[in-house]
Amino acid sequence: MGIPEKIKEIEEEMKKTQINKRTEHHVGLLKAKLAKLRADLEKSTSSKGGGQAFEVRKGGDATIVLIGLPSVGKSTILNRLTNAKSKVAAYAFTTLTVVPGIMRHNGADIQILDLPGIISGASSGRGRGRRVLSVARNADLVMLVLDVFQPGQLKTLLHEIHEMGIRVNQRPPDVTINRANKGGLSVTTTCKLTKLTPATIKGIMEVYGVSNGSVVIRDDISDDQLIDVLSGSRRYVSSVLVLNKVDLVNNQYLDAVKKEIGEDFVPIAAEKDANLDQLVEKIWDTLNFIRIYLKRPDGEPDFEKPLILPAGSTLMDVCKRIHPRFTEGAKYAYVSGSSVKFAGQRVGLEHVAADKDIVTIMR
Ligand SMILES: Nc1nc2c(ncn2[C@@H]2O[C@H](COP(=O)(O)OP(=O)(O)OP(=O)(O)O)[C@@H](O)[C@H]2O)c(=O)[nH]1
Ligand SMILES: [Mg+2]
Repeated sequence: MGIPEKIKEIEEEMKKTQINKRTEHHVGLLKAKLAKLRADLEKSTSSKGGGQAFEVRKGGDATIVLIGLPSVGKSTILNRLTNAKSKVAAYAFTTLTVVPGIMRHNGADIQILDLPGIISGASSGRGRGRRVLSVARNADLVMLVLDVFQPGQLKTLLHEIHEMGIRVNQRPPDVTINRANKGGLSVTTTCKLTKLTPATIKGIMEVYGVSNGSVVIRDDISDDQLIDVLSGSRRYVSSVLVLNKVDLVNNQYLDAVKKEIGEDFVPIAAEKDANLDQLVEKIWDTLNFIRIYLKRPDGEPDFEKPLILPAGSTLMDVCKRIHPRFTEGAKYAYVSGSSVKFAGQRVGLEHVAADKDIVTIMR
């Protein structure tokens, strides 16, 4: 039996199986087998078809991709937020390739990539969908764009990006796996697991060829999350949901859409420039950056060009960003801002910086 037939067989069996406490173990193993077979199939076919990957050079402090069905207004959004001029038209598949633009905000250069629209089945190759979605795999943030008249498209978008191995707004599960050649598999957990039993963990790991070694689990993970870890190819990115063309509806309609979507979104009318400030703020909050103003010992802080770093960065990270070699002579720092008790406080390089700190590195 070939891989596609095996996949079909397991899919059939999953359809027939009711999911409950009694079948959990069985279903977990089926899911693992299916995920493994799909990955194997992809490996054997990825050389064929699908066409060449889009050429994208990442640039700036972060990369955002616009994902949505055709004609929802992705290119209009790009043109409004950046200096780019992507073609806008009332017919589907206006955009045929990647169009980059740069948005300057709070001293950061944020790259935004406009992409062709995707359709249902994109992750299995429809409409060159895999090429589009593989760009999203390398993004820091995915902007999911919906048309105000088609909020139900959210399900399609989430399904397609999930199928491409992209996990939105999730942390990578805290699981460490060490493989060995003999001695069986030891399972250690540092918290109570409510969704997995040791037997299911072992079974799923065996599907991925891990029968010996150890696994340490520090999160209350599900079977899907364990499979994600074992597959080793998942991408964890944040996302922002946008509802475009709200100029075409009234408040009553919008309230109904809110109920239908059931999660947080930013309502905009890109073409009318409506509510784009709120969208930019949402993007900024989601990227979770801090700005560091550098100050030389004898100079003024540089408020024009802050260093942009992920929240939680230390002063050592600041040094590395200035220059990889800069860490060598760096000894301590003076900091003013919300991460310290008083202005000009002397701290070690392990100090965690905060947004808008003014930092002087001493060597
Ligand atoms: N009323 C209204 N129309 C909009 C808005 N934004 C975009 N449009 C219109 O929607 C149509 C599609 O816009 P595009 O920006 O080309 O959409 P797209 O998502 O890039 O489409 P593809 O490249 O084909 O995937 C155009 O006719 C736009 O003028 C909006 O906020 N309000
Ligand atoms: Mg377009």
